[in-house]
Amino acid sequence: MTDQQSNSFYNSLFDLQLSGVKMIGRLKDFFSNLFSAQEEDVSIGIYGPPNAGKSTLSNQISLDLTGEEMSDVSEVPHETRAVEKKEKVAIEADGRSIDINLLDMPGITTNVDFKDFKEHGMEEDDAKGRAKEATKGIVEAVKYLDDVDACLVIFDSTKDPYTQVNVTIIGNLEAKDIPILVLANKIDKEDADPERVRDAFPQHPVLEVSAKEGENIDKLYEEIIGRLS
Ligand SMILES: Nc1nc2c(ncn2[C@@H]2O[C@H](COP(=O)(O)OP(=O)(O)O)[C@@H](O)[C@H]2O)c(=O)[nH]1
Ligand SMILES: [Mg+2]
Repeated sequence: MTDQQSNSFYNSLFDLQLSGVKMIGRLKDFFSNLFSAQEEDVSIGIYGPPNAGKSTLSNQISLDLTGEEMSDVSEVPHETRAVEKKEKVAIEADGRSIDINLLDMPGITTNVDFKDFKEHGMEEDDAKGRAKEATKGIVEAVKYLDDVDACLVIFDSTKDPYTQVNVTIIGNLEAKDIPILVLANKIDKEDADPERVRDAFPQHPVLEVSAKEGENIDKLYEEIIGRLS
């Protein structure tokens, strides 16, 4: 990111923090929050750092519930550079059902470096263009915090989740009173250590999943239904 982009990124975060404080008096109770939201569907944003598995999870849910995928998945970071939406996806569990709008977000990070894309075989000009788009995507993801009713925040359990930007994402969601479910993803991997996610965010329950293998996705539906209906 250039200094200017990084300033505008932090200004957006700052604005969010301010509006978060203003909103503290707003719908504190989760049920009343969702009750009013349910009339126009519940929008669930999938947030987290790049490559945590946001798009894999979105596809897993979307494929399961609608028969269609919704996002491109890649090991190259920032494959998702604009918000991907799938509307009116019906989630069912325990004999109950709710309609949600799924929003797959660009990964949020403070460090977009075009050299990372070059390492994945991209030409310099393409890499620079992609870094610019990725930066725009991050600002879009942060702005969308105003439009979501609840969030899944997903981390890669093989990585250290305790980073400044992850703490800032969770902190902003808390300040805005947006219900969060934290997911520790990639538990199919041998070096997965979901306890690190629990240790980093002890104030939140953590559900262990494998978006790729579909592990515990039924539990995810139960959690969403249990909290939102
Ligand atoms: N082993 C494993 N790999 C995963 C899992 N979820 C995502 N991945 C891989 O992680 C990489 C990034 O996934 P993607 O969904 O594009 O991440 P995003 O940037 O957060 O949207 C891809 O290579 C995925 O195949 C998982 O549960 N287990
Ligand atoms: Mg993605």
